[in-house]
Amino acid sequence: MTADAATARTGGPADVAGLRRLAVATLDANWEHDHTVPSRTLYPHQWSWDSAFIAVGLAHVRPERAWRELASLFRAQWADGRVPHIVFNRALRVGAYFPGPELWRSATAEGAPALDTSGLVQPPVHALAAWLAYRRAPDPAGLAALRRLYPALVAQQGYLADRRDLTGEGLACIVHPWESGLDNSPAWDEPMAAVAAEATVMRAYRRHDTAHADAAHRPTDLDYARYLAMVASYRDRGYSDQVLADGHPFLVECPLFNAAFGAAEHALARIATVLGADPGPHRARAARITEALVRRLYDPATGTFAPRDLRTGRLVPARTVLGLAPLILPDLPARQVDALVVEARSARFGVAERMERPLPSHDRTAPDFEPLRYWRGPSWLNVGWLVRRGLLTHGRPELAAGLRRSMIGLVAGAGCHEYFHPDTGVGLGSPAFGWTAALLLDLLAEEPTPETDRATVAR
Ligand code: 2M8
Repeated sequence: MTADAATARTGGPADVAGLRRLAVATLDANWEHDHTVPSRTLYPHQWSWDSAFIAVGLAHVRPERAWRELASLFRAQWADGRVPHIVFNRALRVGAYFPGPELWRSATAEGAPALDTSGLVQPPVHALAAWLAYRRAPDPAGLAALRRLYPALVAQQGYLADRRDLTGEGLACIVHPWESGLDNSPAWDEPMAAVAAEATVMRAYRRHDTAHADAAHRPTDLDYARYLAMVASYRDRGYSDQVLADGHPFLVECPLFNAAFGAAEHALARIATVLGADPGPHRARAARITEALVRRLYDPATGTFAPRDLRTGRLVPARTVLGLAPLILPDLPARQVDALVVEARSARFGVAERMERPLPSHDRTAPDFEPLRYWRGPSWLNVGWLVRRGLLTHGRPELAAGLRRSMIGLVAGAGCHEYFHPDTGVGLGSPAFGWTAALLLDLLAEEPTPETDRATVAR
């Protein structure tokens, strides 16, 4: 039985064992020779941060696949260390995803691998994923895989530190909203407004996403026109970061991206220790990233973190879930931890021991909160998973447990959807989505006490 069929038949898997089966069936159905596709319909290629989250889940049930997932992604790493956000499967027909390889033209760029890839990156959550996968199955095969991956993970960090720190202040900047992973978040409205583009250019293209999902749930044509203009700007400079400062239209320091950048150094320090390498440089870099994040992206006036638009020098005013991500940093100072816990518990995000509604991707009290549109309101498991890790890291187990129950409840109610309505929990987007399945497995594996399991099933 396929994962979709399991959900359709029952209207939602009824118990923990059923949830595990659904998650494994979803991951198996999305497995494609050496990686897992996020979705067979919407995203049929390999995506970078999806693969990291998926590896975390696979480590519970198919550890060998978890390492293959990461290894296949890093085979597409560029000579400069960047890990591309999409690795295209050449076996798929032209038009299976838009924008496809013909738009990215990675083969024309210096240092690109002999594969078709995008030229952008995504939040570097891979070292954390590798560490968690190893911790889950610390056997000789895992150790060997970790040893092979370590230099590539170090090079990924090196790329961000050397090529993307445009201000020299210690943070990496993103050059496209797709690099944040939260594509159409209200956080990008202000910086995106400066990107010259007309929605009408989309008449020349066929969007693939709106053939598989409701257009009202997706980014708009104007968003897409701007996305394409930014890709063209970067691609036409050969994806070179040296010239970014002269004229690339979108340059932003993102709190989630940089929290992942710092968390990666913490994970690399642990990996280095296991491999007999020196963890010292990783710890030092982690400390520098956390210090820079607090200095540049923490806004004492709001008590949360915000992206900094390098074109204007200003912090973006939108209060999105991106601001909570620095909680994953173990060395975040107590002042910022306390402020983020207040922000998480506020009516904006509603994190609680007993959550009334799921964690939204945007401030639910904001006038531009849109409960159906992608990253402008809906609830996503990967972001909730990161926030939950942060709450555990900083000694807030009750809030972490509330968030965990809420996330498991979403899948119990609707299946492994890509995202969920932040009020009703109705499943939205792709119905058989990779990271939802994978992170569900991880959540189910932690705190498997009868009490939490009962609460899960009760929803
Ligand atoms: C979404 O992004 C892609 C572009 O990269 C798209 O909308 O076509 C985002 O949700 C992103 O975070 C995710 O990695 C990707 C694949 O799941 O889909």
